[in-house]
Amino acid sequence: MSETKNAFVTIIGRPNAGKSSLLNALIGEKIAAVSAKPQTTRTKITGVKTNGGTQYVFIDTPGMHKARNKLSEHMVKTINDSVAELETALLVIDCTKGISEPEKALAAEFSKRSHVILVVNKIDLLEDKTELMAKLSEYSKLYDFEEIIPVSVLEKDGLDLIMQAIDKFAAPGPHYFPENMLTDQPEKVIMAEMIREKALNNLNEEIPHGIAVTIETLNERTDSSGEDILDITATIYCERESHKGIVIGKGGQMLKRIGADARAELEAFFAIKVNLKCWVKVKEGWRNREALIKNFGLS
Ligand SMILES: Nc1nc2c(ncn2[C@@H]2O[C@H](COP(=O)(O)OP(=O)(O)OP(=O)(O)O)[C@@H](O)[C@H]2O)c(=O)[nH]1
Ligand SMILES: [Mg+2]
Repeated sequence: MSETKNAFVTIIGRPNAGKSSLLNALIGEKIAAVSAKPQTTRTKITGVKTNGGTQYVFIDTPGMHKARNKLSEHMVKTINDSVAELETALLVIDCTKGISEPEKALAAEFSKRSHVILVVNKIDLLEDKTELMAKLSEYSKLYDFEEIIPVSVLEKDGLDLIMQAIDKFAAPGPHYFPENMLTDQPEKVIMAEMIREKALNNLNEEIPHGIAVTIETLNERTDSSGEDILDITATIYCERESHKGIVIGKGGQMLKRIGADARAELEAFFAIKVNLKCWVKVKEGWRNREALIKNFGLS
């Protein structure tokens, strides 16, 4: 029997660099919320992919930022703990933004034994591709990266090179997770995150950051025509009464749109017809209240 291997890979970088997009692309399923708004990811998310004898365990983390409230203190702690433990890392940067202080500070924290692969993302946005070579040589001065790989996660360009680079650091050992496992996130968390992502995508400005979603009830039934239906009730929490009005929208339009977008994704992912009801509630300033942060599973 051939021996099995494991690769534990932590994905780190600044907000909006494309870390969660990369996680989804590498495991081939969308399990992590993605949005154009920075600080989309709030907790560590594990994605698993088993390919032949090798099991890849990817750990997506929140984007590095300065903590501005108790929630972001937890997020920053998650990043720091992940960096302290990591063996192999994908440091993801947005090539249109380059490398600056946050990445430099992070590079200083890497331990001698860690293998860091620099993923230079969003190369589809570069109009002048000749710029890329100069940028790559500049990045190579920052840290002794194992490899520097330019990619476009959006266009699935260069992902095979990332897998090849990771393969070099896979270590022999029994697999930690069942072969068909995709993520350590409970079903309800995946559902809540899908709804939160749709809220992030549809809402503007500051409101999305103050949103949390919980799944209240979950019930599978068969309707009179014999079709299976999943009834889901969710609560979208926001921080202020005025935000509640915006989340609901004129005549309930915004909430309807968020619900419709979420339902489509839930149905595709769970392969079942979904009946989704969303309520909106206010939890005044919850991002600074430990008990609520804990209640939302964010600490
Ligand atoms: N043009 C382009 N956009 C990309 C690419 N990869 C990701 N994006 C976009 O970049 C935005 C941020 O992506 P995310 O995957 O949420 O970024 P993240 O690093 O996880 O962000 P945080 O969770 O906030 O730290 C989204 O709008 C993505 O669609 C890419 O290769 N090219
Ligand atoms: Mg993310």
